[in-house]
This record gives sequence, structure tokens and C-alpha cells, in this order.
Amino acid sequence: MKFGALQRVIGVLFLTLAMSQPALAADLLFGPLQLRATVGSMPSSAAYIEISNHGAKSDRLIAVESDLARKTELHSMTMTDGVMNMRAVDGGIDIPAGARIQLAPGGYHVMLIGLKAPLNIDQTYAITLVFQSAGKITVSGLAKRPADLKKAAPHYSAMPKTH
Ligand SMILES: [Cu+2]
Repeated sequence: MKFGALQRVIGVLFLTLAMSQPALAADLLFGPLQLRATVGSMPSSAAYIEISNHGAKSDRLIAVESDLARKTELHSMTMTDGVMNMRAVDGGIDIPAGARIQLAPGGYHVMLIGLKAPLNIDQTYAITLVFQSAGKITVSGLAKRPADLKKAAPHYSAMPKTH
């Protein structure tokens, strides 16, 4: 009887292993891609997206590619003594199992440097996200006015209650 139970466990393990490979990409869920529409001949712009990892294993956003600009980089933005600092992310952004990362104005963003053409309001553009485990995933979304871009949501769980 014990042996039978073990066999069943092994059977389930094999099934899990067989299914885990194609299911990897589906473990990542994406919010809408948003791009900052350009004004005049702005040389660069940014793109934003929310990524949730519903899988059992952590993944990492290691790079971003696009045909929209000469260079596409993953950037972070931090405030130091009231000064905004923007820099290329070194080594990518970790997305632990069950976690969600937000690329949004004021934080992580996809930097499009040397745009080949303007990004027009309400037009659709695509970028390719490169993940360590899930590989390349192309997402598309609309360019929006800066005022219409979704801001980074506060981390409610980490925020102390006020009043
Ligand atoms: Cu940037």
C-alpha cells in the first residue's frame, strides 16, 4: 500500500516535470503596456508595464528589445536628496514567485533612446521583454499622453496606516 502511494507520487512528479516547460511563459501575467507619447522631436521616451509571476519559480527581467529606438534599456529611477536619478539596471529585475513588479513613471521603466519615429497618442507599439527563464515575450500597447499614464501604485502592505 505504501509502495502504491509512492508510485502515484512519482507519477505526479513526472507529469509535473513534463508540463512545467511549456507552462513557464503563462506563469507571467502582464498588465497593459503603456508608452509615453512624444511631443515634437523628442529624442527618447519610456515604456511601462506591470508583470506578475504566478509560477512557482522566480524569474528575472534581464533585458528589453525594440525596433522603436536605437537603444532600448531597462532603467531605474530613484530620488536622492530631492534629485531624480535615472540609471541602467544592472543584472535585471528579480521577480520572485508570487511577486509583482511595476514599471511605471517614477520607478523602473523601459528607456527608448534615439527614437526612429515619434510615438503617437493612441497608436500601438510593441517591445520584447527578455526573461531569464521564460525567454522572450513580445507585448504591445498604446502610446499615451504623460498625464494619462498609470502611476506606480503604492505598496499598501508595506505602508503604515496613517490617522
Ligand atoms: Cu530612463
